[in-house]
Amino acid sequence: KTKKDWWKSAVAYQIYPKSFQDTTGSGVGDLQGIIKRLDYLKTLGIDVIWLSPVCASPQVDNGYDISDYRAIDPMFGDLDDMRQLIQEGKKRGIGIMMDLVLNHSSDQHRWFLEAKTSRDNPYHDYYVWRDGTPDAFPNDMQATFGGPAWEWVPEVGQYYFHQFAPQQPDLNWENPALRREIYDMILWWMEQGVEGFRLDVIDQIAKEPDNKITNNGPRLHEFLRELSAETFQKGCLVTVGEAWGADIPRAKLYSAPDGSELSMVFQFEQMVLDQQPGKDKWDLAPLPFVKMKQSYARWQQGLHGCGWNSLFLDNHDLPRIVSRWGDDGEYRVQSAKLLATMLHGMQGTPYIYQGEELGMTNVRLPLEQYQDVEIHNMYKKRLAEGYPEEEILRSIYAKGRDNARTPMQWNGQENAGFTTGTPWLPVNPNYTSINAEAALADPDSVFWYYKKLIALRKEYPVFVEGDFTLLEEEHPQLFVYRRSTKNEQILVVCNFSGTDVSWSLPGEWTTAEMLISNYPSQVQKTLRPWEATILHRA
Ligand code: TEU
Repeated sequence: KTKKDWWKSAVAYQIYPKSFQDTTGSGVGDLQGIIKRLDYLKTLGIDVIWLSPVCASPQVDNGYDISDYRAIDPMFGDLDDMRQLIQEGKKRGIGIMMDLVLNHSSDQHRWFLEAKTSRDNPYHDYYVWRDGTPDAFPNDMQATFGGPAWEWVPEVGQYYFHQFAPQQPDLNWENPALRREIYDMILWWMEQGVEGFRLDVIDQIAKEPDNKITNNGPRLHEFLRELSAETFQKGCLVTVGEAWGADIPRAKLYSAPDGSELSMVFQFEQMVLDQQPGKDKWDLAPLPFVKMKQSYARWQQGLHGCGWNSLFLDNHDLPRIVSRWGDDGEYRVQSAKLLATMLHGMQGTPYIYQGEELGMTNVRLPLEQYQDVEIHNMYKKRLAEGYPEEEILRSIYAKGRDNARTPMQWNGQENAGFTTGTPWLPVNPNYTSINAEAALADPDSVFWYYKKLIALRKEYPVFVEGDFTLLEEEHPQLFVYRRSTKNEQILVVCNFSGTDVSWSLPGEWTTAEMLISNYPSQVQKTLRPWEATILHRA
């Protein structure tokens, strides 16, 4: 990929390697499995794969705890498999984006093993240490996965700081030697032929625990500009930072058109709307629909011409969108298509999470079958705090990260064609009807609808370039918006409900061409349950 902004018309696909395709019978997906499925992805029409971490890792947090940034975890294969994947992807016009976990490493990384031996070790300062006594933490900061953010190391008589699990010590970006080490590693991956990077919790690298600052630290954008100049800007890469703390002004910095930082960021403003204000994701609340539309509109307009949006509804940390905002029962197919229409009509780079193109749903498992460290920590904590067990389980069913991590459903055979062994996390029992083989055989499937949406983005420049106007702003069921360039316009119409809504097309659209719809016939005076359509006029 040689054009500077190639990613503006690209569509990405996220693979969670552990759950994609196993070829060895280990019950865990692997790189050869991804290679085997490249033709499927080629058929879908995507341009680039974001690969969740495949580097060497003790897998305390499914690879987001890296112990060697230049090695592939043996569970997934080796460097030759990785080089083969890059090659085979290139042949099909599909680039590979690696997941860079730069905020923290594994506690089994060589740097950390050295760092904790003595305060004088050169690697000591690669991590964030504070003095204290075994019974007095430096302060009361808490880790994302529960418990204090500080862990005592008797050998050095200090605490180290960890924003996630204790096995994920935070890296100290204040240290120039650490930064140089990271840049060299990234340059090395660029030499291997990767075409982009996703940067895990990138807004948290400039932490200042003494001031209780985790994200958006004062030096964040300084660090990012240096990182970008030393690495990404030496190639033609796509880069996306994960930034839970991003607002629109910050996103403009991250995605500045001069390329001084990143291509774009994942922001989560819409994704935190269906929880109780001021509480965490486990405190369920209905989606405030009108707020959600207004939030998308603000981001669309706020970055138009001066930044770039990423577009996503699912990832490996989020529940399945069709279960979350759609209807995973009667209207599963229609609502999955509607959600895709709503998102793919917007400006930005869409990311599809594996199985989203099949309308895969959430799962309900007995507690002991869940694998995610976050789920188990939350369960123990809330039980101790006196929450009724049913309420805790309801939260897990709705928001647990394992909803997205059940194996990819390839066919109706045993274990959905994912593995011949025992899957590391159970397959969703609905694989007998929801699977890729069935979707490919059905011209009305969610899969073929996604393919068409991807193709439209490539065919009509208005999808990539158009500005955004929200219509029916206060309507409690309809999400309607217009995208315009000086030459063409599209109208995206979505009935976000399982009931009929009476609504007529604005006059100028009655003769417009229908580009796509999840119902066989054109919009009349009534929008049917979960009806979605895109109209075009030149
Ligand atoms: O996620 C960042 C993050 O903040 C999430 O842990 C989020 O708070 C959580 O999912 C909400 O439930 C990234 C990765 O995407 C995630 O998989 C990792 O666990 C985390 O970083 C640590 O590396």
